Amino acid sequence: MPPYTIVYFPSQGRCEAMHMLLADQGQSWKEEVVTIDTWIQGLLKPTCLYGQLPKFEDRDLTLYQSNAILRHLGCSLGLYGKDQREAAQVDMVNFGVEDLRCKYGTMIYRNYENDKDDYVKALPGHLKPFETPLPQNQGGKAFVVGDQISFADYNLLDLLLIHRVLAPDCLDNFPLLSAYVAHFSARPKIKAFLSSPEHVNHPINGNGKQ
Ligand code: GTB
Repeated sequence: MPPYTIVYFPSQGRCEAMHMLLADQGQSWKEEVVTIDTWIQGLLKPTCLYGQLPKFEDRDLTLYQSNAILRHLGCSLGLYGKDQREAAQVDMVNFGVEDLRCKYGTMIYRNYENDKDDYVKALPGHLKPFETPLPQNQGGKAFVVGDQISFADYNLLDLLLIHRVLAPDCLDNFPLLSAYVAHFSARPKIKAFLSSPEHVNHPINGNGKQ
């Protein structure tokens, strides 16, 4: 039995970064898919700490909140910087990813048709902070903090990949971020995951918008 169980809707959403992390780290996990029909029956929601998914189990530890799950995996699998200073920087990047993910989610789920164009216009300003640290880290050939991979890298990679689906040329003026995505996506286990049916056939968002 794999030690990890992920309970979530049939979309990539808030779980794709953890899927990439686990796949890249050679971990296995069990997936429990909750359909929208099951969710709206209402029995599961009150059992979830914040009334939402994902739910994550690591043996007898149950967690909610996707970023707590990523951080837990970061701590347990050695993906949280080499020291406390780097851990703080990993957190900083991860919170930055969360801020943009929330803006993206609002646009996708609230008013995609009206808001998409303005969102894409404002995107360069939101992507710039992720490019800024890369020159210190081998110009996109390494990781977002220091010289070792962290949970924030997987979250950032997922964020950049979903934005490239939304706006295919959004990274064109960010050479370091483009190199980062290319280099990261070429890691053998990430490459295999990104071309797997589990990823390819899984809609990015629950409402079909992307
Ligand atoms: N801060 C939390 C985290 O990071 O884990 C946010 C979790 C969250 O927003 N969960 C959403 C949820 O449980 C799913 S992600 N929504 C149900 C509810 O609140 O009752 C977004 C999402 C929405 C809808 C679908 N869908 O219809 O398939 C999939 C994903």
